[in-house]
Amino acid sequence: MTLPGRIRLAAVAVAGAIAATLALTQPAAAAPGGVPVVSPTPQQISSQPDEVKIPSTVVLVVDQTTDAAAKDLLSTLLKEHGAKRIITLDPDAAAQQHGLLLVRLGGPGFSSQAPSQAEGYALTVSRLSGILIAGRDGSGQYYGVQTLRQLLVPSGGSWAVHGVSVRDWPNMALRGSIEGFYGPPWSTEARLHQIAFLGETKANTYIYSPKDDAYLRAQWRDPYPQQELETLGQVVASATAHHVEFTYALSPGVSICFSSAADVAAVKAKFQSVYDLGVRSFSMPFDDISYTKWNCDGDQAAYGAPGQAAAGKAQVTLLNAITADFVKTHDGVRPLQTVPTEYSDLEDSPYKTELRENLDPSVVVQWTGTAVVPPSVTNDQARQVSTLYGRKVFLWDNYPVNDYGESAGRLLLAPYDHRDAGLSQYLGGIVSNPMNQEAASQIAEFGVADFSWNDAAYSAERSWPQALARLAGGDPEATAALTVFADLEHYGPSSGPGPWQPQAPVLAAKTADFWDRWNAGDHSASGELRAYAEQIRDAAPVIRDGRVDSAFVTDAGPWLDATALWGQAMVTRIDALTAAAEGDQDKARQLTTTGDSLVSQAQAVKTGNTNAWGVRQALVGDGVLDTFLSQARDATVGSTAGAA
Ligand code: 14T
Repeated sequence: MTLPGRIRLAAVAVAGAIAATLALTQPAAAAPGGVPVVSPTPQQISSQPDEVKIPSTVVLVVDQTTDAAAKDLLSTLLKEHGAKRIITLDPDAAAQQHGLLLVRLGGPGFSSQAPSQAEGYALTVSRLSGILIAGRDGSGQYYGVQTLRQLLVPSGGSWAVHGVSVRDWPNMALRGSIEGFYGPPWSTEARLHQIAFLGETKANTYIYSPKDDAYLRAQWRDPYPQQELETLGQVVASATAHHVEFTYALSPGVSICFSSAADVAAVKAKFQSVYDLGVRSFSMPFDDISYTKWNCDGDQAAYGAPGQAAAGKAQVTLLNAITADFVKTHDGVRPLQTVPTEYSDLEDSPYKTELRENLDPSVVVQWTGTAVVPPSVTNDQARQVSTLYGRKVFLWDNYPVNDYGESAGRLLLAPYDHRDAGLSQYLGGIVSNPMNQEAASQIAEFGVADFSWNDAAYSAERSWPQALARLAGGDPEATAALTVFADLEHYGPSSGPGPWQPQAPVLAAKTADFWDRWNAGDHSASGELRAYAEQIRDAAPVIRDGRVDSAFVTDAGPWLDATALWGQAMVTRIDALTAAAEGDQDKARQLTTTGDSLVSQAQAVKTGNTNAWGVRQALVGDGVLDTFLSQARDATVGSTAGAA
């Protein structure tokens, strides 16, 4: 039996609080006998008494409603977990089978429990009826298998699936990421890595919109060269196989003549060229352009003097025409998306009035939250913006993107946070705008996938350790090392006066506590802090020893190099302070010199040329770690001077 909504949420909150206390010592894992962690947090999940062992022969029951990608994933999982022979049968033939494990996968006809919501699924695992996945649609089936993947547990030398009953569906229709940053676009390899990640986290959207792909912006009219088209096709095919909608975003606003039939035809031709590759979702963003001047005289004649309302009219005319003459005339194409030129505020304007009153209601409108990189997104703001644009909006969330000045030199590894539960009432979806470093972005993106699936149950404290454990392949020691490292890359700059995520909160609390005790004469405090400094020093070698996702290790390279040096500097400073306190002034002086050299080496570690701001110092715990090192140095030198 499942718990009624309110009680279930309370139970989730308690579980979250417990998980948060354990987070630093244990990766995300089930309590003994409990249901393994499933992320995104399912709407309804309850433990059933018996686990189901995966035997060497499995009967896979499918029919014409079974989704091909879901079936492939399921077969692979079963084979990876002990099934040597898979017999595929239709339901009638399977009814004649006795004694073999039945694994049933199909559409809503497979179970009366299948939820009515799009992308929903029901999953039951019991000894009596075997394994049953019924999806509302193909994505639902695929997500049912993704949940099953997380329920596999080692059992007596082989594998079993934990007994469960799950009914699950997403709260938001669009979930995923938008490659929408300035600076070097991701490589094809990075895009494929991202798409696999999105499918795994039940995210269904990847928007292709890198600012520095000339064919999307400056040269939007030009057809792709054959080679580029083939590469894009590879990414599109991979997206389809992972139930991810590859959304192609063309930004003609920099030079388009709205009133030119040839330009409208050029937009359609460009869309057609990727439709032919299998793309079924399109966007036409008008962000980061000047909308108060025309690109041709014809627009002045058609829409009047340039200005906000005229720009709104011109954009609406084009978006509506593409909806009518492309989206609606092509099989299987999803509603057109756009980013309005006014994408980050809550003021009504002549421009927004045009969109609210005249934009085809099917067109999906994006919004970044207030101030481009918002410190938070509240229900109140989202309600306002949905009123302004006359529809649910699609959040373009500028986290963990690191292409702007204040983010230069940083990896942004803090959890996705400060988004109100309840946003699914006003938001049709969320896409994260990630970093130029694809794999490192997955820590924040994991939270976005979790939140957009089930905002009511989301807890940053619970989701973040799961994201880290996932990158560490579930290994506790590697997860602990990643946790120490991510604390040092926790700073989240916002467009407001201060950061929206504090730097190194764990280290900051430890150093503050240390000084309180040390200054009160408790010199034993140094032992604890030194142990944490060793964890900082040793995090990089642990992260690099093969257990953590190799793409993450590559992305984080310079920051890992710097972290090892900063950690060694911290150990050295603490030893110097201790030596001085014990009256060994020679040792204190010597260690101070060594510490100075380590700090210089750490400060000299540079990022690659990975964003528009070029090569920078790879920042690690800045404002916290470096501050502690100077304070420790001052305290050491002060006491050696006094003793001299
Ligand atoms: F379209 C948007 F929703 C958006 O966020 N556009 C850009 C985006 O590509 C970029 O990655 C992001 C973070 O830097 O911010 C937007 O770009 C800006 C925003 C500004 F306020 C560039 C300069 C600005 F002054």
